[in-house]
Parts: sequence; C-alpha cells; structure tokens
Amino acid sequence: MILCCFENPTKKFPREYPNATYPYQTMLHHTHVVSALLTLISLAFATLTKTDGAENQATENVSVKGKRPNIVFVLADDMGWNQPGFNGGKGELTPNLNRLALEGVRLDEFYTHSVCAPTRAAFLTGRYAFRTWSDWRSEDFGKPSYLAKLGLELAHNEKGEPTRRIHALDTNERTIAEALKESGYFTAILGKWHLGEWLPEHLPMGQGFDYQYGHYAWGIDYYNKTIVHNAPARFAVYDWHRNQQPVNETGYSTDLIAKEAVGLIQRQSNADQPFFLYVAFNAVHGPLNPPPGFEGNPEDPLAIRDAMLANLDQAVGKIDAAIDQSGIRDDTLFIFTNDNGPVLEEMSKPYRGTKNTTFEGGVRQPAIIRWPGYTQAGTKKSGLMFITDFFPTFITLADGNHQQDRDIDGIDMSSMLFANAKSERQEIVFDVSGSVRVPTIRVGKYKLMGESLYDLENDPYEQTDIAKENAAVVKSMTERLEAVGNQRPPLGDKPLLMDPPLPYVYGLKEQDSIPAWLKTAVDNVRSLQPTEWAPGETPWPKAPEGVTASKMDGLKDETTRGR
Ligand SMILES: [Ca+2]
Repeated sequence: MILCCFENPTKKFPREYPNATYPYQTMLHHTHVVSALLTLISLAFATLTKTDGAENQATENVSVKGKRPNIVFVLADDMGWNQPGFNGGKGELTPNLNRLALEGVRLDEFYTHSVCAPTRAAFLTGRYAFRTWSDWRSEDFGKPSYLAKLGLELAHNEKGEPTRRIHALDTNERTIAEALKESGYFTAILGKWHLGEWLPEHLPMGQGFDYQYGHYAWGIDYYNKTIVHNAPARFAVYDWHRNQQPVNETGYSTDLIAKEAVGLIQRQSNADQPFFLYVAFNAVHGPLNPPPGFEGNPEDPLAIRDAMLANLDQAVGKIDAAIDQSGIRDDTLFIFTNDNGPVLEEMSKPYRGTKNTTFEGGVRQPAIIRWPGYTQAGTKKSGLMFITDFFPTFITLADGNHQQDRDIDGIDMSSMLFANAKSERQEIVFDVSGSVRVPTIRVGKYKLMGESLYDLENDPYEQTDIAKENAAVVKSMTERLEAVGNQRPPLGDKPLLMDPPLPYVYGLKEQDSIPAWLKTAVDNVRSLQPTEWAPGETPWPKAPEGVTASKMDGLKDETTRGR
C-alpha cells in the first residue's frame, strides 16, 4: 500500500490543508512507534549524561552528536510559500518535493531573511546578516540609489570611470564550510553564491569550500550564464565556473546543477569522509527562462514560472535518486528550503508580502528535513527556527568545534529536529536600522515591523496592525531592536574597487586569460542589450521603500528594464 501511494503522491494533495495529516501517516504507525521509543531512550540517555559548562552545548543531543551524516542542503531561490504542492500549490508540478515532504519532516515556522544574500550569509555564518553587513548585497555598492542611503557616492577608478566598491562576506567570518571541513568533511557548493564575486578570497573556495560549481552573483540567465548587468555598468558579465575557472557549457542551469550534484554524490559516496553538499539553485529566480521542452505560451509569465518550478522539482528528484542509488540515504541528512519569498504575492498566499518585505510571505519558507531514523516521515513541526540555526546544528552532527571568536545567533536545533524537544527560539531579528528594508523583529507571538505590530498567533496573515492597543509591547520590542541594531559593526571605507568596471567574467584572477569563446559569447549578449535609458530609468531595481517594497507583476523581475 505504501508503494502504491508513493507512485502517485501528487494525487493526495488538496490545494489547502494547513493542518492536515498525510493520508498514510497511520500506515507508518509501526515505524513511528519504534522511532518514538528510540527518541525516548535517547532523551533519557541525554538527561543522564548532561553536563554543566559552556564547553559542551551539544551534550543534550547525544543521540545525534557526532553521527556525521552527509549533509545535502538544497536551497531554492525566490520560491513562494505556496508553490510546492505540499503547501497548497499545484501538486502536479512538484511530485518530488511532495514525496520528500512525506518522507521527512516539514517545518511550519522556518524563517530566513527577506532577500538572497542576507539569507545566504546567515546560513553560512550562523549570524544575522547585519553583523556582516550582508544585508547589503555586493551589487548594491554599484547602485547610486543604494549608496545614497549609506551616504556614499559611486566610486571611480583611476581612469575616472564609475565602478563598484568591493563588498563581500568578511573572510574573518567562520563559515559552516570551514567548520565542517575542520572536522573532516568534504565541502562543495553547486549553484549560486552571492557573497562576493570578485576577489579570490571572497569566492567560495576562499571561504571553506573544497569544490565550486555555478555562479557567484545574484542571478544568471539560465541559458547563456550571464548576469544582465554589473552595476553601475549596464551590460552583461559571464558568471559560470567550476573550481573558480570559467566553464563553457550549454544547457539549462537548473539541469546542469542537478547533473553536477549527481556526479558529486556518486563520487563522494565512495570516499572515506562525509560530505557537505550545498546545492543553491538559481531557480525559480528570474529571468523568466522557460526550461527545455517548454510547450506552454511563451507570452504567459505564469506558465513559464510553473514550468521553471516543475523543472526545479525534477532536478531535486535527480539529486534524491542519486542519494538512493549510491546507497547513502540512511547516512544522509537531506534538507530542502528556500532563501526568501517570491516576487508575486500570489505565490505567498495565504501569507502576506513578497521578497524584500518582512511580512510572512517574504521570510517564512517551505522546509523539508529528512534523515531516516532521526526524522519521522510525514510529520510537521512547529516552533520558531531561523536559517542561522543550521550552523550549530550541523557542527553538533559533525562533532565539530563550537568554539569560535565571533558569537553566533544560531541555536542548536538538533533536539528539536531529531527528537521531540520544543524549539528554544523566541526571537528573530529580520532587519535592523541601517538596512534598506524595514527594521523588523519577532518576539514570541509578536512581530514588530517598523511601527506596526502583528500578533502572529491570532493573525498569521498580518491583517491587523495592533500597535496602538499595545504600546508597551511596541516600546519594549523597539528598544530591543535598537539595542541589537547597535551591535552592527562599522562598514569601513570600502576602498577596493572593481576594475575594470565591466569585466567579461567575474573573478579577478579569471581576467588573466579570457578564453575566446567567452569573449564572443558575452559580446553577443551585449550586442542585444539596450544602450539608451530614459531619465530616471536604470538597468537594475531601485532601493526598496517601505513595507510593500517590491511588489511586482508577473512580467517583471530583477532583469526587467525600468524597475
Ligand atoms: Ca532569492
């Protein structure tokens, strides 16, 4: 019976079922009893062996501490809460995600920052983005509308050409790749980095990854692998690399990333060390590039978005199949989640808001965690978890070193994820002042967003601002948010400039010998790009303003002229 259900998982998904139990949860009853017993035993053992002292924050999680599973962390880009079938989307588009949700545990209150780079920095460091100034993206330092908010002007090189100030994740940060590498893991990133695209030390292999494949910056064309602009320059730059050398590949980036992941899983499953594989798809971020075989209306943006989602689902399915075929499913912690909300509020429903906003639609993400024997199939867990929390959790699993110079904001969630403990997280700092987005903090059931207050327990869709009736709550949360925001370090002078202002390819060292194929490919793209812009228009989006920062219609995205 179980097999029959797994063959057609999509048929079981109604459009909305916020608290539904899966139809065959009861069929797995026996497994549940066993795993519940195991959990009880491990909790009892953990209690017996609990020690005092800060040196061992992971002792409570003795049942998973040092199990050293492989970790496959799959991150989608700009996916909406309701896009996966398991959250109420069109089930036929995401059969693999639906199946994974049934094989693992879904997190109901998992949060990220509201934009790409901040979430990625928080994942890699276990620290809120503002602590590393990663709430500012690298490309923002080439955009006058963003720089103005920092009191900075566009920089110019020695020739007087306007160019970008170099901004990236500080190399003094300890990344999760570095922490896992220290404890003997092979570390690889496939897909999008978005934490610095120029100096070698800012690229993935300078930040703890043994292996790199994919792109460095915010969003490539899925086919020609160029980024549409290099603000303040208007024109495209090539951004597709393996081990930090440009690679010439045809094909659709989602498919290519999946293929690389499959190969890497096959290789590393035979190695004598565990691996950490960070698969950061650029899907379903813009541009709206229909995948190969698209048969829908090319003028229908929603049809294209659906096809891109289905293609991503197939890619995730290929990665999962490789895990199975390599015989490492039981030794692999598989995670699927997403970096920030979608550009269309329709894809966030029933939640409010989009990417770039701290309404639930911008920051609450679909999340699946599967680790056979440690997660209960087909269940859902509530309780706050933030993207930073994977950092100490992964270190516990790896039996790595929790000690480091810079304090983290992450909370070890291993006892919440892999046993029945409640989440210890009470607070999430989404944005502080000094960002272009609205300062926002969650404390318990309340979320303060600028001057508005929402009660997430009684008003999860954020329809009613209750700030006026709760002045004392607003006051205390405002003070707390200001106190945390005051911990933002100085930005520094940003004296290093991207030079040339318009490179052919990202990566300073990759400029040394630009292959002929690359130059031709980039010139071809640039020859088709607009050269004239109306006054006030820019090739890149302007800095967001206010709580409804970046609502977009189905046709527009970050590559669209005139945003
Ligand atoms: Ca994103």
